[in-house]
Amino acid sequence: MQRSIIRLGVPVAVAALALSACGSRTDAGSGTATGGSSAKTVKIGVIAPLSGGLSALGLGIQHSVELAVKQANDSNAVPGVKFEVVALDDEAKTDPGKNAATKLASDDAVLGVVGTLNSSVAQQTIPVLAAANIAQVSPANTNPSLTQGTDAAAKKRPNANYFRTCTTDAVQGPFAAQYLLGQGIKKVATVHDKKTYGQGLVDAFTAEFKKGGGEVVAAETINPDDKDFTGVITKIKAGGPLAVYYGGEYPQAGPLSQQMKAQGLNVPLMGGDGIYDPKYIELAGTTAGGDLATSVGAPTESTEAGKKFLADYQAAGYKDPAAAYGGYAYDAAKSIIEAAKTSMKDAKDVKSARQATLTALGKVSFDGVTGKVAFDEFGDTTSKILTVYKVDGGKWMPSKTDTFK
Ligand code: ABU
Repeated sequence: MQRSIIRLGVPVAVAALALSACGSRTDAGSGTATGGSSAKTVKIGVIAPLSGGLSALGLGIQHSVELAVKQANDSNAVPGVKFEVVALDDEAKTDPGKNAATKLASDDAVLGVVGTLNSSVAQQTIPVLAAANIAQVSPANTNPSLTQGTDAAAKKRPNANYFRTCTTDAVQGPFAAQYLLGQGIKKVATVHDKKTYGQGLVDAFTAEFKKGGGEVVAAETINPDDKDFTGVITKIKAGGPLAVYYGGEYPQAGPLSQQMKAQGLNVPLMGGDGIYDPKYIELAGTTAGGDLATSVGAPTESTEAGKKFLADYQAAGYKDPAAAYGGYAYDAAKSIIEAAKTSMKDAKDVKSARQATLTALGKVSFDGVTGKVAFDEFGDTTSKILTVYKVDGGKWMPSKTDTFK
């Protein structure tokens, strides 16, 4: 049994719920239904890494969903409905993710799920939730195959229950390639972690980089648990790259950058949204200056809606920052709440409203924290805005925000 105190910006709520058999954590109390007995309880699941190396991102996702749910309940956004968050830990791993999806799918009160962070975990959760007709809206999965299938030339949506508020690596990889080429960097080495996200990102980057006249002098891989990158660095250094493009997340990217510089490979490491977190800079150390990351959307603090979200988040008192995907998770939760306005209107219960929720999700269109929230025929966001960030003075600083064309 785990007891946790969750601060809501209102008197502290004690949330005590069981650890599941898969080691996942359920945090009710956050946005929990408090209305009269006649209100229907609608649960919104969260599947994200709430422990382990990527928990800085996962906890930001969880709390941002809690904030959206709390605000929906406070404003009675869907009359007769009180929303409740059920957050489960996938540890950024496929099996715990699948177990979390199975647990949520067995609960008749679950209408939709926000998550996952990792594209590889989503490959496991989507079919489980699809079998129960439950919507999954990811704030962070960027691998294109989840919405467009594995044949990029013949795009075909594999999962009608899956949507995402972030853009994809089919956009993010080329955006990075164009940025480097525009900086006169025409010779790079690539490294990825062999996982769905990392490999897909490097593939998309490489195609655009070569198309633009760039040369990839080395294409290396690492294993998901590697910590010593001496061998890989020796190989890529021999090719004389002017930058290293990395596909994967910050727990390995940070040490790779640190070891590159220590071995005399003094060129920027560039990665995607998976490295865009202060933890990257912590791990990469004092030589991280000049390293680069792309991330989805405009910087949250650069828009009025983003500023309000961050102020509300801070006022709610969550101890973990909203992090890279907070705004996207908030908008993902709001998209499910928006859909529920239609699907729960005359529904006799939550389970029977699931199909109508999927239909309504496909039609949502509202101004969110991250811009216009709407989905195309594949379930992808209609927004293609990205930002390049550079490490400067020990912080990620925005360098360029643009819409990918
Ligand atoms: N998009 C970055 C990390 C999550 C993923 O695997 O897609």
